[in-house]
Amino acid sequence: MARLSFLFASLFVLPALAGCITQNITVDDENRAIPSIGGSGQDIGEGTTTTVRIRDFVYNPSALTVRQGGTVTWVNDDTVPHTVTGNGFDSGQIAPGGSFTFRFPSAGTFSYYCSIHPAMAGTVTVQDGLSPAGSPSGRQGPSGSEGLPIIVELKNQSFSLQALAINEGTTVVFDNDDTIAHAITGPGIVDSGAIYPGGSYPHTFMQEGTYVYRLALYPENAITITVQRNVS
Ligand SMILES: [Cu+2]
Repeated sequence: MARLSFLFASLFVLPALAGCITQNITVDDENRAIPSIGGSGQDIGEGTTTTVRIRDFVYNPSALTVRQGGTVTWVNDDTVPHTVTGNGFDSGQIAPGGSFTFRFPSAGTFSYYCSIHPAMAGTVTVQDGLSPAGSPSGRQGPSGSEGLPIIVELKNQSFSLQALAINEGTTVVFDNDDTIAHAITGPGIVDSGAIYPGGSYPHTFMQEGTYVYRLALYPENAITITVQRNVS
């Protein structure tokens, strides 16, 4: 059924891309939700360290929240080397039994992955020192506790954010600022249908978890949305 609706959307999207696409487009099971382990996150004060353990090709927890200035240590409990590779930090290969520590000096949402096994992904959300847990902490780390929708732009055949942490009940609006139509596939959305240039697609996230969404025609371009339980 998901594939049928994807094909249906493709009928609308493909004419806008005539001449640009020569590859076969497949949407596979990677679009399923990735269960979030410890998904509600942990608040860590400045000067403290939290540990992420890597085992069976999974970062555990895969999503966590630290205070600005907090330190995260990744420990490789697996039998093969892994990396922790993000924007501004890269562990290089962490041998089995080894570890990597990084201090996050500024607020934002930092996604990372393993450069050896790119399917492995995680997110560190760093809250500024002034914000209560779950409140907005800058453009890179928006959160929906105020009930405002979060805007994610689609442009240059990609998402304007690669990772986003929000509270349950938050609406994310995907705005197509690109010159071509896009469709988004993934759990809960499954298939947005064609979103034309200038158009938008809203989705409200009610369920705690970690979700990966992809552009149907550019499945290598993804956004990871971590939905945290409201803590008040
Ligand atoms: Cu790896």
